Amino acid sequence: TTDDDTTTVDVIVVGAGFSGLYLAHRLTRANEATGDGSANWSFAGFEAGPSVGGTWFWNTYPGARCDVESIYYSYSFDEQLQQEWTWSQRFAPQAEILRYINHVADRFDLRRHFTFNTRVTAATWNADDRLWEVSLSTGETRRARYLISGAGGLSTPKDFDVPGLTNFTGLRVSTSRWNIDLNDLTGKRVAVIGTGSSGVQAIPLIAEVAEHVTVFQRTPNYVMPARNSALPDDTVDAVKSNYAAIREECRHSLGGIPDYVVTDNAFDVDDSERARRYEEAYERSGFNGVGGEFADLLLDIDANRTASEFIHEKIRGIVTDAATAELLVPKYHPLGAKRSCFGTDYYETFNRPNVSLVSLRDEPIETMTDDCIVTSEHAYYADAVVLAIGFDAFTGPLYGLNLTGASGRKLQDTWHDGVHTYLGMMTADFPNFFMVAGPQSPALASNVVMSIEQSVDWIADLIEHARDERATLVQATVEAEDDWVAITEETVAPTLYATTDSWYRGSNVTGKANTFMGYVGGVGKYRRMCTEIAKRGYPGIAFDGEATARNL
Ligand code: NA7
Repeated sequence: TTDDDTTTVDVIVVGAGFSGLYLAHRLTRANEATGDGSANWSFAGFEAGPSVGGTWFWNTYPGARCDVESIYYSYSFDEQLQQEWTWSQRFAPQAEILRYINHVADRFDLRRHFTFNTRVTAATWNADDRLWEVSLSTGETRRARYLISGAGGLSTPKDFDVPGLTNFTGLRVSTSRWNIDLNDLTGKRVAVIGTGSSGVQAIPLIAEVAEHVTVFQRTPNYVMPARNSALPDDTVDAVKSNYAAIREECRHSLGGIPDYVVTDNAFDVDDSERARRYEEAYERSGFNGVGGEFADLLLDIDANRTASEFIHEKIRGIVTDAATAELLVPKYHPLGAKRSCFGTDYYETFNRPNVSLVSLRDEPIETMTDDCIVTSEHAYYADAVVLAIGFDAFTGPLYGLNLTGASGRKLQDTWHDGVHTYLGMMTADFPNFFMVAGPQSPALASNVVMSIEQSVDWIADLIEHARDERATLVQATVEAEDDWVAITEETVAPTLYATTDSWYRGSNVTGKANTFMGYVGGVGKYRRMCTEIAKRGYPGIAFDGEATARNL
């Protein structure tokens, strides 16, 4: 690029969430920190929202918090940052996570790299100039050698596919674009549709202010107690005095949090020992709770049943109305094979006199009127409808970029029959395009901030390598991509994820191809593979347009 060309930059990044902010830092800091210019990229970020935060900017619904512990769900790249920032709770609420992201943006002076309120609406590969031509919602265009998506995995809300929704004239709000105050629901009859993580977090708080809450549940989920609490000073001190080592442990773990190592299987112990272990795990909670108590719980349906039934009994023990309890018992999928939920007083909420439950499997919604949800059995009057129906995960945000690749095809057409990527970060036919922690990376089964850091570092190293080699084109080969898809499929095949419908495999969106959108072999193993590939000079990636992988 030339100095007087302000519309062309080395790197354009989409999104100013955890991914885009760290990318901005990683690709610009060495210039200032070392003065050697080794990472001196010209860089432009575009963010659709008015400020930083991404998913944590938009999801402001009551009760929103991360269910990965904050001491892990935070950046590890800067020792001083992690020493100086103190989390107030085990699971920080959304507002605190957003404060943290703002703190990081200010601390490292990252906002200046981004243009806000500006969406990337399309991007087309220009093979002659080896640049991405990027269209913006402002009507302007920009050009970049590299285009990197930090658009996230759970950022595009699923279409509001509820029959008759547009007939409803009362208050309508979705958890993922929450734009009201909880008090706006005070004294109202509220219908909540959806009982995934978002609904599970929001419902107990809505029930505290609403006159009545009717929960419309399609698939009951396993909700374990979050056991959130204030973080005591001595815990914070212990973590901080050992933070570097804890982070290193997370980097080499299965899920980006310290491993809870279990080697025995559910039937290796007798019934009473198993029950004791599950009780202990239930107290511990989190992703290393009941679902992680035995090594074969995600591999063997009979083993899993012992854990699933343990939770069923907990639900029956909490919910006093037997019929309601039975509707809440998750019987359509094994524990952990869909994303587990962690709640605070979730099942207890159904004991309130102002909360009732409707099972959409027994009485589907047929339509809505101006003030009523009409199922096959009843009409439920409501002043407000809260949609907590989830996201068009991973591919939604990527397809929203309207990418046109080297062959002139759109990404959504290239992936029509299934997602295919190399390492979840690149895809053949889309040269010089990268996805931070994209589909088929470990992102969905991990502490995603840790996955994002690994992905950003690997992509940055790769384009630095390309620059060192004077290459202007970086492209995954079809062979490398096929191999990676096969690896992700072989890894997931023996698990219960493979046989369970979930957003993990696109089943929540009508017409979406069925691909498992993660690599479940573990964060540590994936990191080692990626590092090894870099060390070997990037086999599977063609530089400067070489047609096949370099066999180094
Ligand atoms: P989820 O987990 O996808 O949950 C969405 C919920 O909404 C789930 O209970 C769905 O039932 C239900 N749903 C979806 N569409 C409809 C329609 N059309 N009618 C009725 N019910 C519907 O999204 P969340 O936002 O809660 O959580 C997403 C992730 O964020 C979560 O996994 C964490 O990683 C953080 P279904 O199960 O499809 O029958």
